[in-house]
Amino acid sequence: MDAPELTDLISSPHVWERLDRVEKRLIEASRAEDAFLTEIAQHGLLAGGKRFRPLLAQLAAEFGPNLDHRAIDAGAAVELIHLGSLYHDDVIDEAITRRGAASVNSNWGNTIAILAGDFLMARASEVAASTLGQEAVRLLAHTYAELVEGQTLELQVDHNLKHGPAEYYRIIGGKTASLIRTSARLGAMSSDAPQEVIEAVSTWAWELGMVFQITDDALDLVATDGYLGKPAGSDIGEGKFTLPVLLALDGPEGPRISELLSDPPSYPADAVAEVIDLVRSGGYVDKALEAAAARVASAQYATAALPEGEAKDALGRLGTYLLSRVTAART
Ligand code: GRG
Repeated sequence: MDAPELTDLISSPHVWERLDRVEKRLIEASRAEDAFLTEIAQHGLLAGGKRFRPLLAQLAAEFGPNLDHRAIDAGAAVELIHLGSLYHDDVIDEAITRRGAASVNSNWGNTIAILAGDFLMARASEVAASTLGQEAVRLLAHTYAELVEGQTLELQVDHNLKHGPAEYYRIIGGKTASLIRTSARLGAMSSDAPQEVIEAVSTWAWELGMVFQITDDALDLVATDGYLGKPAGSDIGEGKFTLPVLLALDGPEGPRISELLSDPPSYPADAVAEVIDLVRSGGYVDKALEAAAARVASAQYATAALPEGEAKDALGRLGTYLLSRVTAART
C-alpha cells in the first residue's frame, strides 16, 4: 500500500496558503545583487524538496493567537538554513545530484557551493532578525552549531565498526532533529503561542526529527534503487553505519559483518549486498523501526498539553506517516 501524501494529512487550507507565501519569501530572500549568485542560491530551491521544515513551522504556528507574516519568515528562515546545510553537505559527500537535479558542487564546483551555502545561511539570519527578534536569531545560531556538531561527529565515526546506537542518536539529533525541532519551535514562537505550547511542540518535533532520520536510514536498506534515486545500501558503501547496521553488529551476525567491512574505505559490492542481507534477515531493520515507533509514541505523549483541534490531530498523523513511508517502500 502507498504511503499517504503530506497534503492528505493536513487539511487546514491556511497552512498550505502560508506555505505558498513561504515559497515567495524564499525566492525574495535568496536574491543577491549579483545575478550569478542568485542563480546558484535559487538552484536548490527551484529543484524541489518537500519543504517539511517550513510545513512544521506553519503547523506549529496554528497554536498561537497571532498568525501573521512572522510565521512566513519562520518557515523561510528554517528552509534557508536547511538548504545552506545541504549545499555544504554535498561538498563534503561529493554528491552529484540533489533534489533530482545536479548538485551545486557538481555543476559549479566546491568553492561556489560553499559560498552559496554561506549566503543562504546569512539570509536566514537576516530574515529572522527582520521580524522574529533576538530570541529567534539566537535559536537559529544555536541550531546551526548543532548541525555542525552532528555532522562533525558523523565524520569521526565514518567506517568505525566500534561505535554504537548512543553515538548514532547523538549524530542524528545534531544533524537532523535539531533543525526539525527549531522549525516547530520558531513557528509556535512566531504566532505568540503560550510558553507551555512552545515547549510541547518542541518536544514533539524533536522526537519526530529523530524518527525522520531513523526511517530515512531504514529506507536506504529496504527500498529499491528506483525509489531511492540512488543505489540501495549506499550509506554502508560510504562507511555510514546507521541504526539497523549498528544493532546487527552487536548481534550474532556482528563478526561476519565486521569481516565484510574490514577493509575501508571502499567495500566490494558483493560485501555490501551480504551485509544488507544479514541486517534485513536478522530483523534489525524491524528493531530500528520499533525504536522509531517508540519515539512516535513519545512524540504523541508530548502533544497531550496542546489544545484539541485540527492542528493537534495533524501532529499525531505525521509520526505515523513517517513510519508508513518505510512500510510502503519495503521490497
Ligand atoms: C554550515 C549549517 C552548516 C552545516 C554544515 C553539512 C552540515 C554541517 C550539516 C549537514 C546536515 C545535513 C545535510 C543533514 C541531513 C538532513 C536531512 C535529513 C536532509 C534531507 O532532508 P529532506 O528529506 O530533504 O527534508 P528535502 O530535499 O526534501 O528538503
